[in-house]
Amino acid sequence: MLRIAVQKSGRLYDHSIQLLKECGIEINNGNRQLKAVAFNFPVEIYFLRDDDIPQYVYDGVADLGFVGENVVYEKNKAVDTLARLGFGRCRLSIAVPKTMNYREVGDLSNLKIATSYTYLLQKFLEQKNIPAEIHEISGSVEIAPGIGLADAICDLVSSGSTLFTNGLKEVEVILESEAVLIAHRSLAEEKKELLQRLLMRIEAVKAARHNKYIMLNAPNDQLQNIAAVLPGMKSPTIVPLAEKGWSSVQSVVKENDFWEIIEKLKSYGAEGILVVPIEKMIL
Ligand code: PRT
Ligand code: ZN
Repeated sequence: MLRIAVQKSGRLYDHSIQLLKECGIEINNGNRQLKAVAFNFPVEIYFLRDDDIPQYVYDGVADLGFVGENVVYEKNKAVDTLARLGFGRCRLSIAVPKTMNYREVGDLSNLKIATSYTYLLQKFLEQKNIPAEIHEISGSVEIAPGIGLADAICDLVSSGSTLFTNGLKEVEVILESEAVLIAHRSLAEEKKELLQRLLMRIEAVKAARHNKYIMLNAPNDQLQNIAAVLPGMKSPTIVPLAEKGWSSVQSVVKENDFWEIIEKLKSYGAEGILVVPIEKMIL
C-alpha cells in the first residue's frame, strides 16, 4: 500500500484529486476524513495541511506527497522530487509599495520585509549580500506595508491582482513554483513498484494534456509536406479516401505548436481538419 499525502483543503486539493482520478485512482472523501483508501489501486490518501507534507514524507509517515515546490524548498527536508504535476503554478516574489523608486536589488538594503517564507527569503538576501530585516508573519502578508508593519513583502504571486489591490509592485522573483510529487528517500521494494505504476500513469495524463489528436483530409500531391509537419508519435497514419487523389491523415500534435501547424496544413491544402482531446497517452 502506498500512502500519499495531499492538501486537505485549499488551492491544490481539487487538482490533486482530479489528477488521481485521471490516473484511475478513485477515492471517496465525502465527509472530508483525514484518511481515505482508494477503491481500485493500493493507495491510501492522507489529507494534511500543505506545510506539513514535506515533514510527513521525510519521516516516512507518508510515502509520497503532492505539494507546491515553494513549500518543499522552504521546509528544506531531504525528500526526492519525482515529477512536476502541471498545476498550482505561482512564483515567490518580493514586492514593494508602488510609490517606491525601486531600481535594483540593492534598494532592499535595510528594509523590513514581511514574509512567511523566512528560509527562502534569507537565502536570497544572503546570496545577493543584502542586509535586510525579515519579519515573519503567517498570513495576510500583503497588508503589512499598508499598516506600517513592514516596508516590503515576500509572498506567492499568481495573477498579481492581490499585489495590485494592495498598492504593491513585484520587483524580484525568488522562485518559480508548481505542484510536484515528492517521495520518501528509502521506499521498500514493494512500494517502489507501485510508485513506478503511478508515475507511468501521471506521465500519461500529463502527455495527454499537452497533446491533441488531429485528423484531416489531404490532396495526395501534398502528403509529403503534410507528413513533415505532423511527426506524430512515430509517424502519421495515412489512409486513402474513397475519393480519388485524396487521403485521410491522422496524427498527434503538441498543444504549444498547434496553431502554427494548422496554418501550415491549410497552406498545403488540408481540409476537414478535426482536433480532439486525448484521454491518455502512453509513450
Ligand atoms: O491550509 P493550508 O496550509 O494547507 O493551505 P495554505 O493556505 O497554506 O495554501 P493555499 O491553499 O493558499 O496554497 C497552496 C499552494 O498553492 C501554495 O503553496 C502554492 O504552491 C500554490 N499557489 C498557487 C498559491 C497561489 N498560486 C497563490 N496565488 N498559493 C497561494 N497564493 C496566494 C498568495 O499567497 C496571495 O495571497 O494568492 C494570493 C496571490 O494571488 P494573485 O492571483 O492575486 O497574485
Ligand atoms: Zn499552508
